[in-house]
Amino acid sequence: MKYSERIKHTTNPTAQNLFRLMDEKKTNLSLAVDVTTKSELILLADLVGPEICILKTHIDIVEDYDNDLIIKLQHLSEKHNFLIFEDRKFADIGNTVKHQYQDGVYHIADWAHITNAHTVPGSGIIAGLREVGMPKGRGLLLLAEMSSKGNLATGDYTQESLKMAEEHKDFVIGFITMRKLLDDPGFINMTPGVNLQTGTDNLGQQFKTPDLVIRENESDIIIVGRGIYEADDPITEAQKYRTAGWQAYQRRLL
Ligand code: S5P
Repeated sequence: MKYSERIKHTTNPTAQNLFRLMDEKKTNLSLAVDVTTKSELILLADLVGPEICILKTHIDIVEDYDNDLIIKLQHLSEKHNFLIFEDRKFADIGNTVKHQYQDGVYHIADWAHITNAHTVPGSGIIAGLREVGMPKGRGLLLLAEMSSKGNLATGDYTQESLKMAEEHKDFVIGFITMRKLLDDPGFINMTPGVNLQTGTDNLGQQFKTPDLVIRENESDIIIVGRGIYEADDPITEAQKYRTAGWQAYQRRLL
């Protein structure tokens, strides 16, 4: 099913926007912009912005974070038409994550269209985040699987995470996963640990190719970090990933 045909299978406005923009812009690439200064983050978002559907941030690794960074990111999100996904990986009880999402230094709910959560605390984590995120039209991803060697998000843990998503379909828009896990076309599957070369890093990350992730494993979005931002020419490299991801999607549709 084409991304745009899946709009009607979700009621969440962020999921609908994402499906629409992927088809319009013809990209299923997300950049994981894991850099530690504001200037690098803004430069990369501006350079690579035309190639991506989502900019994925780890806002708490930016050493000179300030409100101006958020204003600039919002401006770039509009200029290049991408969504912002703060990869916060919430993991506490509902009442605590509510504050972590809404308050503190980062006020994540005010600017991140998408964020994500581990399911280890049980469904109260979703209920807590939902209280803050739903009125703002935000979307949540659950970490149903992970890319790193030896991770515990497998088997029953994964299955229980899927059930939690189905019970909160208005707010949970999909999964961080290595493959499509549910037949419901309203859920969006995003896969990290993607590189044009398969292999591992020295800290447990395991890389798969865009074609394997999108065509064989039927995921929807490739999340690429070091493969792009560590390249000598991040724009050219992002274009390679964009083409590889989109061609794999086109082949899957055949
Ligand atoms: O299981 C996971 C989940 C996530 S969100 N494995 C991951 O690697 N990630 C994130 O994807 C990770 O935090 C990082 O931001 C990105 C992968 O970056 P790369 O440099 O390894 O491509």
